Amino acid sequence: MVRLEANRPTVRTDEGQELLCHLAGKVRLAVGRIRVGDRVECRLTDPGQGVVLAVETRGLTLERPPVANVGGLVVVFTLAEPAGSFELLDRRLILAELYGLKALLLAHKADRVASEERARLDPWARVYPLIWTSVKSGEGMAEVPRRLGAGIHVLTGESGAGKSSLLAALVGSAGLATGVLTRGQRGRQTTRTVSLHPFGEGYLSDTPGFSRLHLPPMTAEELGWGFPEFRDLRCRFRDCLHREEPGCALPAARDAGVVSPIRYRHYRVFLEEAVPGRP
Ligand SMILES: Nc1nc2c(ncn2[C@@H]2O[C@H](COP(=O)(O)OP(=O)(O)OP(=O)(O)O)[C@@H](O)[C@H]2O)c(=O)[nH]1
Ligand SMILES: [Mg+2]
Ligand SMILES: [Zn+2]
Repeated sequence: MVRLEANRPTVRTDEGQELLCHLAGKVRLAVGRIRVGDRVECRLTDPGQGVVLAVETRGLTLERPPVANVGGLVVVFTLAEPAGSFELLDRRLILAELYGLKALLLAHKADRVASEERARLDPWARVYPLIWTSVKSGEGMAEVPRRLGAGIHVLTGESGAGKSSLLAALVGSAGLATGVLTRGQRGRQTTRTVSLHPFGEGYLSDTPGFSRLHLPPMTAEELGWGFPEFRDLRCRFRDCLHREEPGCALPAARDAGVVSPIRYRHYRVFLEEAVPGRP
């Protein structure tokens, strides 16, 4: 199911045909709400129309944005003015780790970022695959499909980071359904709905950007898992909170450049926020 508009799912068949569908009553009872990304069984009723008879068991499913069977995240971030928030970037990446989703980082609007500025993203480039991209200069655009295989990949990032522009450039405007974009209050095209677009061997999903992200309550261990570069720390105590307590391996890892100061600072912020009962 590639689109949901006014409660009517649009299903794309294996042959690439799009069908505007209704949900059979028994499906509504069985699955509640159908989601973009759901694999469904569908019967043709009229030309271009159909009825959804069954929804396959879901794989990894996101609530926000609501997408089923997600295979990976494409996190769009920009250093061009107005630059994105590094803290928000780390919040997104933590959620990806907790879901067990691979994240590809796109350092976007590269046409407006001088080469000497680019080192500011080194702390992330050491941990995640990162491609500098621009729809204006074309930089990096050919590399994106090579990095994403089959499956559903979800574009995520702050509002204005360039997700929809990237999607249009990557899948070609012809592949973009109309009605996906609506005019924002200041005349900008702000995405309001979730939609899937065939891309390479899989699908790419555009989603609305949101500029606040509160982490759900989690244990300190889960939070630590959200930082892949922490996983190899060998502290004296297995349940070390990495607050530089005696026997904590963090200071040495930071001196060695394995853990960057800025990501570590975020870890400390998130530890206060997301882990209940921590002083
Ligand atoms: N210089 C430059 N500007 C870009 C590039 N890509 C997008 N933009 C501009 O960035 C602005 C926001 O782009 P969108 O694609 O609408 O951003 P979005 O992430 O989809 O935003 P939301 O839908 O609100 O979440 C637009 O004015 C684009 O023209 C780029 O590669 N270079
Ligand atoms: Mg958009
Ligand atoms: Zn430690």
